[in-house]
Amino acid sequence: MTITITAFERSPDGGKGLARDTRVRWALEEVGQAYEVRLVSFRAMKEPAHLRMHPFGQIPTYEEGDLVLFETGAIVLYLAQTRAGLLPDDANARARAITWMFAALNTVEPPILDLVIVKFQEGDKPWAKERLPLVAERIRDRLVQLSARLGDAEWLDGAFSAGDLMMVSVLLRLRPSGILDEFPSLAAYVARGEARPAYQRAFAAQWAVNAAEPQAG
Ligand code: GTB
Repeated sequence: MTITITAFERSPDGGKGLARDTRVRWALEEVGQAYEVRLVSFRAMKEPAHLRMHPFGQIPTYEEGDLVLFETGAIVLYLAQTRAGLLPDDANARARAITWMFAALNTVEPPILDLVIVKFQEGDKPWAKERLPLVAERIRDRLVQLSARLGDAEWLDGAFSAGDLMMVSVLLRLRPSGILDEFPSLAAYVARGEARPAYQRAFAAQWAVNAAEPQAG
């Protein structure tokens, strides 16, 4: 059955792979699942046809026959549970890998999103300069804890899993701030994720859509 996901017609990041379709593409590549992409404009995302699939008018969505999903956590978990390659067979190890997915989305990603919001959406507010370092400190607190847990390990809990896919995806959003590089072991962890052939294919696919046009001359 054909799988179709939605993605930005042109991501505002110009091809850095930071929009959330990249993590879904990555999961699809890890499990060896072919997929198609329907590109949507910001306007189309808010129109009834898209809102029927995604109540919040966002990308990505996932369609497979009658099944329509939104939320990258749900999409990646669905792929991991229905295809081999992203979750261990052992029940306890599987539950722990899923725990890392939730940790990425519910514990690590929120302060990172706060930073993006205060920088790019609230930067002109009189309190933005005071809020920024507070948000950055909350991120650092989480990264201290995360790097302590990762230690010298390659991945968070044994073999690479959907938990690592989600954590690496979340941490990537932090790279432009420079904060990730303050934590060399986490920067190396993210680099290991990016080096995976499946990530490379996912990145290249979104790059082909989003990379800024080369300047003439
Ligand atoms: N919780 C949802 C999920 O995980 O699926 C969040 C989905 C979401 O935020 N989608 C964004 C969206 O559709 C795109 S990824 N935004 C349009 C809207 O809300 O109107 C977020 C994103 C946007 C831009 C960059 N960037 O330019 O670097 C990075 C990430």
